Amino acid sequence: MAYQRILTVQDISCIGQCSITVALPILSACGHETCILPSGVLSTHTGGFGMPHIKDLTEEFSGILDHWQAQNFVFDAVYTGYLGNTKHMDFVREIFRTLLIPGGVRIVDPAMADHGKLYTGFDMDYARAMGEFCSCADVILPNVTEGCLMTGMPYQQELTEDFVSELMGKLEQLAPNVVLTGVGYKDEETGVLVSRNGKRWHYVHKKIPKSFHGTGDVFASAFVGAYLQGKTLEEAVVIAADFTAKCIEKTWKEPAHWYGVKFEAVLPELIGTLFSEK
Ligand code: PXL
Repeated sequence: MAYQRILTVQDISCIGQCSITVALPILSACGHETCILPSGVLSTHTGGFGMPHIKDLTEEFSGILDHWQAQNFVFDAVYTGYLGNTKHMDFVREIFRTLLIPGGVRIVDPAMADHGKLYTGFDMDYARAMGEFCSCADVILPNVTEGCLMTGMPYQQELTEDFVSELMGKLEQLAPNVVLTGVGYKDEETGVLVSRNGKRWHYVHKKIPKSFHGTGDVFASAFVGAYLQGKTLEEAVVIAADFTAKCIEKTWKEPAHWYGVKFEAVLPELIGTLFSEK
């Protein structure tokens, strides 16, 4: 079993099952030491509880970084999710340069949009900056909306293979490994299109006709956990997609749980998948 020290940079949404409150338990279940750099603290996520109380933590970043650099801390991987402003991206670039071990992995989930729309609080300047930021990464994990926003392609809900192929072609210019989520061509199907150094592969799975906030964070965290456990990109995608689908199955019949994905009860299964002796 690998034991990697991962730094995840994303917000703390106190309520809402997303970002750090999802990444920490999932990465721990995958057997890794998880360090956090919170980009901000929000009373809830921005997806439906009204206007959250927000404390941006940008001003704390340089003090935290100085201390880490003075203590010679290093990370095996850095995984970013929801950030909040473009200054966070500059700090993370510095972290990539100074606090990653040689050959350490840089994983960026652009976490800024879904269903054709940017999340509340983001604009096109942020989306463009995120596109540039992705070009520093080894692996990027956009959904189709984020992919379109970062590459300037007009979003379309009905996907065709030609459209997705063109989008993937543009994303391949940003990063060597692309994990594009939400790619399905039939009503009852969704999937993940992977490009590993230009070699493409599509994993198709059943679609549950309802979406939940934080689904992308559950998928990304399980993917990072499995990938850093030594799984190939494709194996990690299968593990993360199957885990996410099972989590959604636990959630979708409960309208009162609209705000997040009930992933907790599926963690033992994820651990079993990763660590069972073959
Ligand atoms: O990645 C989902 C997410 C994370 N953090 C915050 C959000 C959202 C989605 O709306 O608002 C603060």
